[in-house]
Amino acid sequence: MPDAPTIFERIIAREIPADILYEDDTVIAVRDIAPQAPVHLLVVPKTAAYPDVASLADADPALLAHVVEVAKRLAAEHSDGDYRLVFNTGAGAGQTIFHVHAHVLAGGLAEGTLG
Ligand code: DGP
Repeated sequence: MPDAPTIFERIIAREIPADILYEDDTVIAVRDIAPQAPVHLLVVPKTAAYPDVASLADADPALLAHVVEVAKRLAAEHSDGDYRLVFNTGAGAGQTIFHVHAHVLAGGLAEGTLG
């Protein structure tokens, strides 16, 4: 039996609601439901083929570059253009949805643990 669709596949299919900020043929961007920063967005490739950023980088570096470009643009639109880009990779690193996605964290990050 195929794996159940992830939350992101269900958002892309409009089966569950989301605050969609950007969409094109290959990616969708939504506001994170549990924000960890004043601005916390997710940029998600539409394909469900890649569970994490490493597998995306191996198979389709152009799509990964597009994710990064969209993240940059959204950070400029929704904050001051400074942002943190996070790809949690593996359950031990906090990944809960195994459909690659970039967290775009922006706004008031100077005091953050990695800052
Ligand atoms: P990660 O832990 O790196 O796999 O990130 C998953 C993120 O997805 C987490 O920050 C919370 C967010 N999230 C979980 N469920 C939903 C949802 O139904 N809608 C939206 N917009 N975000 C969600």
